[in-house]
Amino acid sequence: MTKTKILNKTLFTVLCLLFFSCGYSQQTKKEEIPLLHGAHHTGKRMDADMVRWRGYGLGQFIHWGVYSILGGDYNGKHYSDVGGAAEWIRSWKEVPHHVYDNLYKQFNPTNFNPTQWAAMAKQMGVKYVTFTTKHHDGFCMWPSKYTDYTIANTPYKKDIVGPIVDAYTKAGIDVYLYFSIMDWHNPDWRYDLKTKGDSIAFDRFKLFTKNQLTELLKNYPQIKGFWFDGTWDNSWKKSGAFSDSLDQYLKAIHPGLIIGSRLRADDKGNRHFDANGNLMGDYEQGWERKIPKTYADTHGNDWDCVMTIPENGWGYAKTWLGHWKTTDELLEMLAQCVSLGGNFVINFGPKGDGSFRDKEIQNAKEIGDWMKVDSEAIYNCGYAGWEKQDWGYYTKKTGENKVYMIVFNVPVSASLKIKPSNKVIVDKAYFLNSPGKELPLEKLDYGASFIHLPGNFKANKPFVIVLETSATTKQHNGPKAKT
Ligand code: 1KN
Repeated sequence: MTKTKILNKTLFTVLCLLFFSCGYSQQTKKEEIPLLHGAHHTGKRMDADMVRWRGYGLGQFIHWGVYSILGGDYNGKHYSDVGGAAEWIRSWKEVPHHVYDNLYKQFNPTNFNPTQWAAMAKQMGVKYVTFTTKHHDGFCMWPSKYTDYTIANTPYKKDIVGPIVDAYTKAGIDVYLYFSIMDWHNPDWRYDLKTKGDSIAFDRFKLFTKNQLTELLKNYPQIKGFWFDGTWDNSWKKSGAFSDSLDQYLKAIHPGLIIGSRLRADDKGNRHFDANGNLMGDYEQGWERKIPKTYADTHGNDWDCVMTIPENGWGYAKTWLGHWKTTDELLEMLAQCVSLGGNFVINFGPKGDGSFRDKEIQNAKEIGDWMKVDSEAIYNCGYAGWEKQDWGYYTKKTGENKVYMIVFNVPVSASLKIKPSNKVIVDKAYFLNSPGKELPLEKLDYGASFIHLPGNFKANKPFVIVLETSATTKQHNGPKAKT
């Protein structure tokens, strides 16, 4: 072949490759829908604040407000009997609005002790707390200057949010503020924008919202983020440009601020994920009282799961007749969330007087007792990428060659099967609480192994086995079965 011929041939090959790869990518790549107010970045936030958030593992949610006075009961009837959540009691037909809207005149939580609250949370092992500054009823737990419906006008008079922010921050627990956009008290709130009048009122409402949030950031500069709620109505879904600008404004005046995917809507009214499927927020905020089944369900995003201890209801319910989650159930949910790369947040509903119900105190104590021994498998841990086994959940320490097995179900054989992901080998296994004593590993096919528990082994609590790992270039392909 001559030089030109070779050149021509090369040119032809290059052109063919270009042609086919373009055609291919056109076929497989979806058209991007142009959006002014969609996600402004994809992938995880990797700054120090978000890395810290990712490592929390366990959090506390607190729902406390004037609804806590009624505790889910009115006139001897239980709202929970008709499936109602105690913090929503104002919307129950049994409760006249004028009664609810005057409850604040009785709000006087003489047993409120923020230092004690923070100490309980600290003992429990939580790394962050989310506190209700304003729920849907519109009552403000801080002395907002933009409404009279606040703690300042109760017999208690004093700010609640500030002392909570201070006490928890002092205890080393990061504080996030729950804030409901939907506000049943503000006459400018609208569910939809149908008339010119609606839009005018809602414009006032947007300014009110921005003012209140600015006020919270100014009053409590230690906070790390907001947890928004009540953003599902058409009025808000049609205000995507506003929620986008609000998000950017809050982050500009408070660098590092963390806001989940429940604040914004895109140009077309999509929430959480924009029309192109990209997350609008620093983490996915849709896992409320439910946990993803698989890692694929999390879309590889950051996320947290918020959970009630009773079946439903976030505010204090005097009479709870349904199931109350046991500490072991909550620990299993915690392990499951961390194993899938999320944080787990357990809700508490203090009583109207500021004290916690005994059952919650007990759950908190027992979780803390477990965390004292086993939290190494929770903090700064995430998805390990190993095939799940029936005994429980793997978590992996970020940046280290350590995988934890959080074991909930010991098989009758007392042998726990593990199957590391490809190119990972297990060097040794031991109980978290006795690092010196190695557990025997028996190699099986396909890179799997058995960990044999000691003969007399008995567990009445979930426990943790540490696996020290190293990288290998070998694939774990065992003998291929003939099929
Ligand atoms: C099913 O509809 C709702 C609406 C609001 C379910 C829950 C909620 C609120 N979000 C939780 C975090 C609580 O504040 C609850 O009142």
